Amino acid sequence: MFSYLKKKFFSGAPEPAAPADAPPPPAAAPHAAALEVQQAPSAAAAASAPPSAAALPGSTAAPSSADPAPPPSPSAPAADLSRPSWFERLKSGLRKTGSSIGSVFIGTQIDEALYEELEAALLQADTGVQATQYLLDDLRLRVKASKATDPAAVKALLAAALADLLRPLQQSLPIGAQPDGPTVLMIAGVNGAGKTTTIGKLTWHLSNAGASVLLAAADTFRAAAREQLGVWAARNTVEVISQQGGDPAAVSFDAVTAARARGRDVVIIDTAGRLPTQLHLMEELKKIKRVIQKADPSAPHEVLLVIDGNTGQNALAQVKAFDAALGLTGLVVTKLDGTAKGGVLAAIATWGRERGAVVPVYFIGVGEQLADLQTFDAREFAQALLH
Ligand SMILES: Nc1nc2c(ncn2[C@@H]2O[C@H](COP(=O)(O)OP(=O)(O)O)[C@@H](O)[C@H]2O)c(=O)[nH]1
Ligand SMILES: [Mg+2]
Repeated sequence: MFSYLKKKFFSGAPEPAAPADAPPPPAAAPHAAALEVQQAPSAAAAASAPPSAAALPGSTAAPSSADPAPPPSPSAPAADLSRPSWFERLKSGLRKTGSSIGSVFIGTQIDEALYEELEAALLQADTGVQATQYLLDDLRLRVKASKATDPAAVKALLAAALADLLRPLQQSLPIGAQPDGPTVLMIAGVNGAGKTTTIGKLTWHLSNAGASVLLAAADTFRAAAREQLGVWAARNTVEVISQQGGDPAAVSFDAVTAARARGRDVVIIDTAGRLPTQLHLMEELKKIKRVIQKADPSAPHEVLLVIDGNTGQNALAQVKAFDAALGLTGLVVTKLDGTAKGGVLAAIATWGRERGAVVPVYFIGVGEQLADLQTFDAREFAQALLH
C-alpha cells in the first residue's frame, strides 16, 4: 500500500535539490520528512513498490524509473536539526492551554480535587465533554494500575493516555498509489481556515519529494482567490488550471483531465470556503466531487478538510458536517502556532472511534512559511499540549 513516493515523502531520506527558482526554505525550517523517520523504507520494500508509482512520470525532480529508491537516512542531519525547532513552535503555540493543564499537577496530592481541576482544564482546552470523560476514566485506570503516588507521575500517565487516544489519527497521506493516473486531492473548509496556504505548502513538500503537481483553482468566486493560488503555483513552479468566472466543477474536471493527459502525479483542487450551514454551497461541493469522478472514476482519492486550530469545539462540528456531505478521508489542522488550544484533536479522535473509522490528521500547520506544514505525531502533540 505504501508507494515509493509516499515512502520518500515521509521518510527521512535526503531531499532532491529544489528547483533553482524555488524559494529557499526558511532558516531552521523543519521538513515533514523529519517527523516520520519510523516509516523509513527498507531498500527491499522500496524495490517492491508498484512500478507505476515508482516511475513518477513527468516529474523532473524524480529519479528515473530505473533508479532504485535512495537509501533511507533516518538520521539525516537536516531532520535532526529541524525537529526541536518544530516542537518548540508547536509547544509555544499550545502554551496557553498547556500551562493551565500543567498547573493542575503542581500540587502534592492525588485526590478528587485534582481530577476535578483536570476536568475543568481539559474542557477549557476544547477537549469536549466526551473526550474529557474518556481521558479521565482512562487516567484513573492507569493511576490505579501503576500505583502512582505523585502528581508528576500522573501527568506522565495523562500524556500517555492522550497520546494513545490520538495515535489512530497519525497516518501518512497516500500519494502515488494509483496505477494509471494522478492522485487527486480535493480540499475543503470554511473561509480563512488555511486551505490555499496549506495547498502551497503541500505542493512545496510534494515537489521536493519528486512529485509533479498540478493545481486547480476551483475557488472561482473571487479573482483574489485565483491570484493567491497562482502566486503559490509560481513560487513552486507548478501549473495551475483556472478559469475566470468559471464553474468550479468544470475547472476541477479540466484539471484532472489535464493532469492525466500530461502524466502529472498529483492534482490538488482548491475550493471556495463555505459554512456547512450554507446548504447550496455544500451541494456545490458535492457536485465538484461528482464531476471529478467523471474525469476519473477512482477520484478524488482524498477529500481533505482544513480546519483552523483556533476554532475550538466548532472545528469538530465542521468535521462532522463536511464528513456527512462529502465523506472525508483526512484533515489538516492549521494555525497551531497561534493561540490554539489543541484539545479539539482529542475530541476528533473520540468522534472517530464512534464513527468506526477515524479521519486521520495528515498534517498540522505551525506557521505561514512553506516549510511550516508538518506531519502529525500523536506523542509529540500530547507532550506539547501538556508541557
Ligand atoms: N499562523 C498561521 N497562519 C496560517 C496558517 N495557515 C494559514 N494561515 C494564514 O491564514 C490566513 C488564511 O489562509 P488561506 O490559505 O487564505 O485560507 P483559505 O480561505 O482557507 O484558503 C492567511 O493569512 C494565512 O497566511 C498556519 O498554520 N499558521
Ligand atoms: Mg483560499
